[in-house]
Amino acid sequence: MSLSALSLSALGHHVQTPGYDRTQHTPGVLHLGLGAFHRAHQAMVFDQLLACGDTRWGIHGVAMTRPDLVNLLRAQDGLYAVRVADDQGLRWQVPGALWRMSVATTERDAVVQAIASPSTRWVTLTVTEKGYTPPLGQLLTEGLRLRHQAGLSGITIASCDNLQGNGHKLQALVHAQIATHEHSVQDADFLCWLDAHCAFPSSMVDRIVPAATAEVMAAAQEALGRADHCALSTEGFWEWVIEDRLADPADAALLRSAGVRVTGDVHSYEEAKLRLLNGSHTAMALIGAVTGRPFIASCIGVPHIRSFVHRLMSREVAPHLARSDWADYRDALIARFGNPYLKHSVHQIATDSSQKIPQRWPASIWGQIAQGASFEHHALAAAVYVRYTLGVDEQAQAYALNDPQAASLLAMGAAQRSEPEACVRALLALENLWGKALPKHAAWTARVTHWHQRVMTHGVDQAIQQLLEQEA
Ligand code: CS2
Repeated sequence: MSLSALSLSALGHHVQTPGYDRTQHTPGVLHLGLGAFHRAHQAMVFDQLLACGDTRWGIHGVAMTRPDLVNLLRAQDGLYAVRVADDQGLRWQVPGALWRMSVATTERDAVVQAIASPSTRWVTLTVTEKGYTPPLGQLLTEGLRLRHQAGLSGITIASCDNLQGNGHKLQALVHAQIATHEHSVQDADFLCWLDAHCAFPSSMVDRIVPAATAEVMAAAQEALGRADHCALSTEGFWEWVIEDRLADPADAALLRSAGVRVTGDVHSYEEAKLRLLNGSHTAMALIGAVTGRPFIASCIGVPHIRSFVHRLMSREVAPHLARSDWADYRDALIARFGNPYLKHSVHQIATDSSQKIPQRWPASIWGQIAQGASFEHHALAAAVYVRYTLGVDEQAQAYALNDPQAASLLAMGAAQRSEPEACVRALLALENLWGKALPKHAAWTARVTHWHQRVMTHGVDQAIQQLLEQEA
């Protein structure tokens, strides 16, 4: 028998389970993007609030495209185990906040209706960087319009994706959607209601949650004494910083009581997280993919890669951050990257790199350029990205490029053995990756070309070692 509501009470005491009723109330949160991250991060925060007796935090979780996951979760009554591992040890928890599940592509109407449900107070989103498209704006707008027509209260719509100013981006998407309509009196009313009563706070969320693996399922089977097809593994650390701009201002104190930081200044947290954590994640993911190291922990465990990441953060990222406690943050990150339980696949992180790099690297490169300082670490990382588009690692193992731009990236990268400089130029010319001005920056192009040549002739590891010696 698999994990389910019925089998919950039979789990051993070493597994933390929800002690509250999961059936009496309708969900107060609609979450779009029911991936591993949400289930091991926000769902666990809401689980805490539910455990305190506040019944408004049950989740209606929406997978944007994946019926397989929703089917598995439905068969388990929305329950799944999370293994939390850090240097304090291992613990298992079954959060109980996921009450309902839908698939956006096939059950769109249910999602629209849920946005307009009187019990809904929050919509949260983790739809990935590439999810911020007009259809998302349309989905939200339809639901919000129904709410307005029904005379319901406004809600908080919180983007939790790795995008700087994610709340503003989401609000702009909804506004753009409304602007495509013919302008009527109803539209003007709706817009007034939206701006006055709905809130789009920006937020920074952080917890390393690798995609589920067979190894974690097997560990769950052992810990629970039954199968769990939705089990996840994560670290002890988590952080959620959200802008103090909530539709119901009383939510701020509640979220704080669960450990969330509600603040006027999300920007400095977002910036530090995107550039230090995600920026070095992307660099390591590409290094790992090209050198054939499968996990982030296997990369950070190599002394020269660790030094490279340490210097990338200290010398090229940190000088441009508003957050002053960056040295502690960096050290904590390096320890988190090394967590042996996480098995965070480099190919998972390298997925959608064309959508991620713009958030993670260019601001630091520009910071260095503005100060006349070296951007060699970023240039080497960019060179490894070019090498990555060959689709085959240094051990001649082929890998897939999972990226919305995969076809054109592979086409551009294919000739890099015969025409390396032209390839580097073509990949660096992509304004949607690097912005408008960087492609025209001669010294940037020259340094990436230099490191690409080193990578092609000596391999990534030697190139990194050369860089470390050169910049000692
Ligand atoms: C990672 C993030 O896959 C990726 O792009 O960099 O998912 C990262 O693990 C999280 O943002 C950590 O909070």
